[in-house]
Amino acid sequence: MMVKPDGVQRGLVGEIIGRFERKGLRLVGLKSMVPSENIARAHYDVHKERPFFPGLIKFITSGPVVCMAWHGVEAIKVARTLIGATNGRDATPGTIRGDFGMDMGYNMIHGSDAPETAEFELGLWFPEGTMEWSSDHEKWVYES
Ligand code: D4T
Repeated sequence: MMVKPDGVQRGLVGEIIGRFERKGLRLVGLKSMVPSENIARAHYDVHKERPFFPGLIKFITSGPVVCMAWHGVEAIKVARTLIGATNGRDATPGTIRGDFGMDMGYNMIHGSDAPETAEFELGLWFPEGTMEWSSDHEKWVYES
């Protein structure tokens, strides 16, 4: 997942990380950077023919983002539920975009949408790999 430049500018990094932590996901990677045009283009390659692509690349490279890798059972599905619909105006209250967003482009956070895209995006943003660690409190997050 990635907090986009609007989320960083609005001071929502702690709020967003806190939501994933409190849900029970385990943080296995965290870094901040101003994305290069190359990494932004690679990340959004699937949208390269779309009319909004140039604006999207300009936005994502405009300032710091916070890249996160989270681990958990069905983590992708769980994270996308917490994130909410792409356009904040359509997103359900209680979701990140539903609580803080009013826009389609400025939607504060990106979440991988499938295991294959997660694998690709982890390789792109965390080429050094992610952390292996176990959380003591997870025995109270999952019954078995
Ligand atoms: P990301 O990929 O950023 O987590 O968002 P979503 O998975 O919810 O949405 P997406 O891939 O369809 O769109 C990627 C990114 O492009 C912006 N966007 C999208 C935009 O500016 N105009 C548009 O019409 C669409 C469809 C918002 C998110």
